[in-house]
Amino acid sequence: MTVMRAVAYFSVFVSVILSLGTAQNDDCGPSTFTNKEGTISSPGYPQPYKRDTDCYYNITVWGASSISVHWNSAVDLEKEACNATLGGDFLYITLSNGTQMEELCGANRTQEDFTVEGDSLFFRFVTDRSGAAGKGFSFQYTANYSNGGDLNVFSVSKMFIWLLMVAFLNACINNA
Ligand SMILES: [Ca+2]
Repeated sequence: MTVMRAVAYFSVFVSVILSLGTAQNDDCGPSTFTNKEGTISSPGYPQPYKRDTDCYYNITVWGASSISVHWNSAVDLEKEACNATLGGDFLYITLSNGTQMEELCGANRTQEDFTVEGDSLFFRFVTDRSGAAGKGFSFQYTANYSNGGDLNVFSVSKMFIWLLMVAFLNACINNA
């Protein structure tokens, strides 16, 4: 390994570590969820959320084979606009492989509960500066285990890679 390459790797490593300590807006609440189950809601739920918000929520449960999401109520976002270019408020759901699964927008949307493969799931809630705010969203997630929840070498190494990816995603969002 050349010195230059070592320096490059080291700078990437340092930026990842630094990004781990980057907090999102206090109103958003915690951004990282590693427990087997938990509840994630929009800021102030069920009161109307604020304008001009950008919150992200990373669920990463070590060793989980899949993650289930149960909506506590209909997703209630601004109904005036649902166009990422023109404006509106959105809840994005992204799978662990980076594929965007849902782009939710609109008032009083009844969503079906769902289960996705893998141990991670990412949510991002973005609101613009205009329009009436709905009450937002609230859901409960549960991690499922195919092997009884035992951590093995594979899941531990995968866990490390996920941590790096989560940090990278945080860094991307914070620098966007
Ligand atoms: Ca809005």
